[in-house]
Amino acid sequence: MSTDVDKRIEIHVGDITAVVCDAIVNAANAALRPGGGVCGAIHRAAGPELAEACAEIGGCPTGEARHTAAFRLPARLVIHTVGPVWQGGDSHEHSLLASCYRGSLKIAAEQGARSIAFPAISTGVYGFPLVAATRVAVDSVRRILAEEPRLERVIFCVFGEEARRVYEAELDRGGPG
Ligand code: AR6
Repeated sequence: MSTDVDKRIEIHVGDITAVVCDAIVNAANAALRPGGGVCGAIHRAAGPELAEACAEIGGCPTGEARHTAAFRLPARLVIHTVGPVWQGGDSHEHSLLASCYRGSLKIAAEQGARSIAFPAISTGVYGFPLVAATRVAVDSVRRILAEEPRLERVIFCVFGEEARRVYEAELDRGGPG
């Protein structure tokens, strides 16, 4: 499964706000307010209309996703998903993180997005260990791509060379079959 699917997966190092694709994913907070990290960067680049659109939605539970327009970003859509805060690993963090990836990809497919860029959700302020989070990200994306032909390109947009190496190692490891 993973060989064909992996042809649709890319790693990009840099700022997600500059990635040209149909949808970019925001590692949001449950209030959908502009925060720091990648969320702050996305809100700054999109302009104040993004915070207004998020305020209209009103919030999003952990593990779920919502979407808005992308305003001044090159993307067409922003998909806001709320990753889990790391609490040691026994508080459903892995399944909640997998649910973020699944929910975001479901919205992308429903909205006709053929390409989507993800940051490393939960691995900054929320403290999810990068290697474990990368395994969840790659596994979840591979599973969905195998059953969702409308999604042509998934970009893992990471910050820095260390994260790139972690993603490359996980993709090299191969999938569940
Ligand atoms: N482009 C791509 N990746 C980035 C960028 C960027 N411009 N900036 C940071 N990263 P974080 P979280 C990476 O903290 O852990 C916010 O305040 C960063 O290196 O942005 O899900 C929200 O409002 C890290 O690997 O998200 C929430 O309150 C990854 O993005 C909270 O933080 C995620 O780091 C969410 O925390």
